[in-house]
Amino acid sequence: MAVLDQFTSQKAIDLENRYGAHNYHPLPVVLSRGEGVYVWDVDGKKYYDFLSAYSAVNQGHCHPKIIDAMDKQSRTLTLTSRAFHNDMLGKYEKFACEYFNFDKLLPMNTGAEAVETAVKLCRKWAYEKKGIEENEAEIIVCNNNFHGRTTTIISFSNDPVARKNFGPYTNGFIKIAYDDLTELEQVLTTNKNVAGFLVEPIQGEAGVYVPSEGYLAAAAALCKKHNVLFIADEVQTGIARTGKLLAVDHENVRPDVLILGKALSGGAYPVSAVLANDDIMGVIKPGTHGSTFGGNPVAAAVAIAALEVVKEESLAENAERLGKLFRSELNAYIQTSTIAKLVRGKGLLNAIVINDSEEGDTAWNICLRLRDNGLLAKPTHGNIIRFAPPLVMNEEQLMDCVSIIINTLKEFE
Ligand code: IF1
Repeated sequence: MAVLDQFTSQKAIDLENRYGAHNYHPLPVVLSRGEGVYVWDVDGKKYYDFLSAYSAVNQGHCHPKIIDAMDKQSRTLTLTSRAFHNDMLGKYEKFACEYFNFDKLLPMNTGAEAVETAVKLCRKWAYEKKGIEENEAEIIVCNNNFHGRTTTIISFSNDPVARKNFGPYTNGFIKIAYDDLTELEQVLTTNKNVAGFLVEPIQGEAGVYVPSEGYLAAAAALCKKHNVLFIADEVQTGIARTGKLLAVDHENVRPDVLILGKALSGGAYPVSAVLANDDIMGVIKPGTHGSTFGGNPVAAAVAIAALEVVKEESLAENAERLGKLFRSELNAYIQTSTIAKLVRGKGLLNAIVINDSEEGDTAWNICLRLRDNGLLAKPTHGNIIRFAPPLVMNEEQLMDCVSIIINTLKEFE
């Protein structure tokens, strides 16, 4: 390639700064290629990806099977809208319903859209099936939740940065503490208008906060007792990330409404979905909800391939095994560390807490040094670093990453 054609990192960053809205503060690295667990920057430097696009790339970058499916379908038929049928949607819906064991699937594109869909579905069910008086339905959510960026979703966030000056907010949500069954039971017992409980099985954005063992099963049982829908947002935790196909599988919980996104496409294309059984999904009638792109043939082909890869390559089992190894290796180091306080997580969704305040910049500086040492991760909440590599990683690669992480931490002791 001629020198003039080379696109330097600084030039790429300058262009984004000049022409892009400043809604992110990315780590300064400019990526131009990905394969499996690796990404490369514009200068050809190779990195382990320890974010996986926030768990969208569980199947690894540019998985050949997923890319082939996308390529083939994109040369055949890309979009019909739902005004007409296409020959892929039904196949995908059958495949995914059998895969996750639900009666019906409603296809959308982004995670936030799927969460919005679940909220609408829950409210409609409340009025038409449960018998709550119109406009009175309440949905219970948890403090420090992250479910996306729409106006309704930020209405029930308690992150000041995500909310400020975006009001007025949508009503109809009750916030309770996460991992607190007493408060959940109290609201369920005292409020007759509760329609649903929307929860992340592990709180990702909050800092990979894993609830107490038994919490999800007990919460689901309480919801059942009070005829309230248990709605699991598995956009981040689903599709093998935590060592099971779904994070609720660790407690053998079957949500009434399941929300999926991100790795449902292996990161190749925006694909999200809401799954539920007929008694719930039946309230959705023509005209009540939809999307131009939701359920398009490319999305359908990509999602089938992405889900097949998860089973063919035993990604859940791999995440479970490597996750245990990762935590035990880091725990052993942390015993003697002054810079890292603890490691927590499930499967390959993990985080370490850095010995610094939330306002401190140590975690950011560690991530910059990790980058220099060939591994990409990003801080969350100032002093927490999330570690979520693609699930196609092998043990040798993981041990290589463990030593990069430990050697980098040592530079900060
Ligand atoms: C960003 C976090 C991850 C999600 C859950 C719905 C959505 C998300 C549980 C919405 C999205 C993202 C989006 C991303 C950062 C990110 C994130 F740090 F905020 F928490 F993954 F860890 N439910 N999560 O985690 O999905 O509409 O984005 O497709 O940059 O905002 P989306």
